[in-house]
This record gives sequence, C-alpha cells and structure tokens, in this order.
Amino acid sequence: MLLQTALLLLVLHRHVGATTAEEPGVPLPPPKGTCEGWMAGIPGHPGHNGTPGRDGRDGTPGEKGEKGDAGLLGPKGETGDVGGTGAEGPRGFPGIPGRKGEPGEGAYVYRSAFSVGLETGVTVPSVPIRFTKIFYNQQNHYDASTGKFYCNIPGLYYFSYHITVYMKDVKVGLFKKDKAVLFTYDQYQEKNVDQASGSVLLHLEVGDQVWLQVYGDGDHNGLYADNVNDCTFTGFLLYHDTN
Ligand SMILES: [Ca+2]
Repeated sequence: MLLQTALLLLVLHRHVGATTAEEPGVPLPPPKGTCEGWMAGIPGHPGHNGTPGRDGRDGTPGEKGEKGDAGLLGPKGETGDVGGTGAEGPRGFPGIPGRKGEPGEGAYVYRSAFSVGLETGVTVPSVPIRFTKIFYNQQNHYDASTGKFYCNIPGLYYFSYHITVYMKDVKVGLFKKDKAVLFTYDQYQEKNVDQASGSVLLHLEVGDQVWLQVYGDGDHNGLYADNVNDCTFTGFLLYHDTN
C-alpha cells in the first residue's frame, strides 16, 4: 500500500514537471533514470538573520512649531563699568534776571551837587554868568571857568538861584542846551536892594549843560554881590535814571 502511494506521487510529479519545465523558480526534477527511488527530503533549518541594513536618508524638516511661553526672569547681572564722559550739551536758555541788589558803596557815583555864588557885581550880558565863589562843588560837575554845570549822571535835577538886585534891573534866564527854560525879571527900585529868585526841576542826559545868563536887549545885569550880599546858583541830582 505504501509503495503504491509513492509510485502514484512519482507519476503525478513527472506529469506536472513535463508541462512546467520551463517556468523559473520551480525545482527541476532529477535526471531520468539515475535515481528511480528518489524521495523529497526534510526541509532544512531557517538561515541566520542578515546583517542590519544601512541607515535610510534624512527625512524632510517638519513644520515650525508654535512659539513657546516666555522664560522666567533671569538673575540680576553684575554692575557694569562707569561709562565715559558724554559730549557737551547745547547751550541752555537765558535764566530769569535776578533781583536788584542792595545799594553798595558805588552809590557815591550817583552824587552830583554844586552851590556857588558871585564874588563881584560885574556880569556880562549874553554869556553864562560865572559864579566863582564856591560853596560846594565836590564832584566838579560845575565848571567855574565857564559858569556851566555839566551833567555826568542822567536823571532829574533841581536848580535854584537867588539874586540880589541893585542899581539896575535884572533879567536872567536858566539855560539848558543853548535854550532858556526859566526866566526871572526884577525891576530895580531906586535906593532899594531887591531880590529875585527862581527854581525848577529838569531832567538831564549826560552831556547836557545848564547855566544862568542875562538875557534881553537892554542892560539888565543888575546882579550884585559884596561882603554882605550874595547871588547864588545851586543845583543837585534829585534821583538818577534807573534804566
Ligand atoms: Ca523889584
């Protein structure tokens, strides 16, 4: 029975091999006639595992991830070195003017005063009357050689004159810058001694000149002075300009 089965398998195998001899991958039957009693062997053991393959190629970069949360504040760093001096800045705006200071010793420069008188009764018309008897002329702003007061400090001045009139009428004018600004006229009374006077406030600039002068067409120069009679001319700075 076993022999019949083996023969049948052999016949079938021959029949199949004759029709599929040309197909690849199919084991060829053993040569005919060399081993009539051939039988298939037991399958062999599986082979050993092969060596690992090489690494594959790098993949394409993935998409950029979302922005992460802000990190924690780090510790305070050490104090750095002092930097160099910077360039000088632009000039600032002018400051507010300070308050006016207290008057100092320099206030002396704002003094101007004189008081003078006639030494004789001789006066010449149409020219400044020369008062040569000096009562006070500390700053020498009055010039006895010309009879004129010269303003050195701009400001308001007070001028006055007191005249003894004897023998003739008197017409005098107080001049400022070649122009009479104040007039006084006194008519002489026979065998009497008269007085005439005048006073005024004048604002003067530096260089202005002030003097007394007999005016008019007639001989009105009855100004008189002797040991017991005087004709005086006085002026002083009331206050100076502050600007
Ligand atoms: Ca008179």
